[in-house]
Amino acid sequence: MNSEQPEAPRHTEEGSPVGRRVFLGTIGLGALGLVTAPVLQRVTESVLGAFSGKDPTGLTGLLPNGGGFRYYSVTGSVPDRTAADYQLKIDGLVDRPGTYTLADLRALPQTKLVKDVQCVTGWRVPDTPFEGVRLSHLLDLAGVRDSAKAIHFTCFDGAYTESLTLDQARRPDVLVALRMQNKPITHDHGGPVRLYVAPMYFYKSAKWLSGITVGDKVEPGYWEKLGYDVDAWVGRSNGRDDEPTS
Ligand SMILES: Nc1nc2c(c(=O)[nH]1)N[C@H]1C(S)=C(S)[C@@H](COP(=O)(O)O)O[C@H]1N2
Ligand SMILES: [Mo]
Repeated sequence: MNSEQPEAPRHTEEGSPVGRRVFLGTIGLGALGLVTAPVLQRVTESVLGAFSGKDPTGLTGLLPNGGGFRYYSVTGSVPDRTAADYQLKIDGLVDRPGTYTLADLRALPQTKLVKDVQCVTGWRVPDTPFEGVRLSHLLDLAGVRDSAKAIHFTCFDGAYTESLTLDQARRPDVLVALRMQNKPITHDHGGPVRLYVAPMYFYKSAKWLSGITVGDKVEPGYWEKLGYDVDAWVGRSNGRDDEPTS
């Protein structure tokens, strides 16, 4: 394991920030010692810097969320969106920009995938069902222009972003997901709508999805600006060439 950063925003069960000492105890100095690539080292330093700082959005918690999942948010709180007020906007280099409600998304053809979820920090949840609309279908409905090369995703937490190349976005195993573990996606898991990029580390699967903007170049997402791979293929990125073990 060579990196811990996507776990960085931790909340204790009480919701209070955990201190630097607790953090170091949790991941172990040994894990830090394995961080050798300069870019990842910078990430580690910036994340540890956040720990020692007073920024309430910095380092927050670790909530075992049932079924092996962990709760992640880079913000301290995230508004609730329901079927009454959820909206997904699609814009940018498309002929038909538009906004989908939850009912609109539910009315489109649904695809179910059952695959392993893999966080870049090492935890994995096998055989997790996700269900929703293929991103490729939404892109076809919007009419992607010839000049388009990439997709930028935004979230209603107001902070997290993600990206995919257009080719990646058109893969059949990339969903705008409405269901996870055979039920509507809960707020903690990014509901009512999250991205699900099955072949990549779970940081690509942006929670609380609110915007899909088609553009002409890849803009690195939240963790990617901090050094994580934009092309986050499981087992083939972030300095790994083997499968994480746990
Ligand atoms: N909006 C948003 N999406 C996010 C994150 C986040 O902090 N904010 N964390 C990412 C990371 S690093 C992981 S491992 C998964 C965690 O999903 P979960 O909270 O459902 O386990 O969400 C990803 N998507
Ligand atoms: Mo993650």
